Amino acid sequence: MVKRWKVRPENSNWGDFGEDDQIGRLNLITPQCRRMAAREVIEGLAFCLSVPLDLPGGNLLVSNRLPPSRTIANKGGRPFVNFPFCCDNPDWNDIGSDDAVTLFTQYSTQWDALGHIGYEFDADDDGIAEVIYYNGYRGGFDIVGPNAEGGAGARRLGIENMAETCVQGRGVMVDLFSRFGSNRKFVGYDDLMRIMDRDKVVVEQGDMLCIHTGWSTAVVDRKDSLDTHLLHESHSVLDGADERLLQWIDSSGISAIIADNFAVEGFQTSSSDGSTRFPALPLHRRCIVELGIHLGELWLLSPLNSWLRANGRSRFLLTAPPLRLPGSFGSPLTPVATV
Ligand code: UVW
Repeated sequence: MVKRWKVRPENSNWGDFGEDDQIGRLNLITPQCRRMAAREVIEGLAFCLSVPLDLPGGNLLVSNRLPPSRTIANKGGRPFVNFPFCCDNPDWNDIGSDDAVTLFTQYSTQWDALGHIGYEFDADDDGIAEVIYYNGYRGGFDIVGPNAEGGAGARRLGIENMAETCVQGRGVMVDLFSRFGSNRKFVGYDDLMRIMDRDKVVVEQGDMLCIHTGWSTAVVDRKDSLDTHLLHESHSVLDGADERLLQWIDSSGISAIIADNFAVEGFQTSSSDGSTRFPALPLHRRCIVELGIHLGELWLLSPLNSWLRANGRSRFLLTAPPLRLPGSFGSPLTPVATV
């Protein structure tokens, strides 16, 4: 086995979970973490953390991501709706309906796979940057396009790796909405720490951090009158350009970050160090590529957040497996919180 990289990015953990690891910080969700998470189930109440998967609606949010398109299955030239099983066996009197859907995996409530984001970096130390992903996996070899034999997709780092871990552990809520409301605010380390201190939120190794901004609730409430201001310029986003925030994410031991907004962080429009080329999404880069931390986006967190606040809690059992869809760069899901 030839090592995939000679040099790893400065802040990365490549190799620390094994040369061929494909699940990153999900390795930190141990049986002990799941037992601790199960202790958060006191009332037995469950919360659905997904928005309806046909929201945000249209493609105003991201032009290349379209709403789900459903069709009806067909049998013998007939639509398979209220379909009589007696077509196959005259003695049967059952009726069935089947459908199909074209679903953009990152359109609505979703997980980003570790194969979703990469960047150009000289990992083989030959003076030329190549396209790299978490743990040194390569663009054009592990992450391939439509001309590849077998078709496009993630030969490594696909979402199925995440699904196989079951993604069950302790969720911890941080409520940015209670502090910043619907104003656009880039939230860095200082603000995050202030809010966590105020609300006595403590995160431990293996926890999945949930960031409540209120954005997806506003989208659900205003689904028939969405505008670009609401979609792109309202509510809090994490500030991925804040190096102290990124350092804290690394040292905190959190296994995943989830937000109820579009991309967890806001897009950067200028470089912090004057470079001509810079990451639009530096938190994605640090988390997904360098540390193997999965990001969940467009979740619905407000109802759970309200309950937690009313009950003086921030922790819950989170069960959130994506689809076990081999080779995919992301996945819709219906996460469940139990308190
Ligand atoms: C993009 O691909 C823009 O980011 P996200 O991870 O938010 O889907």
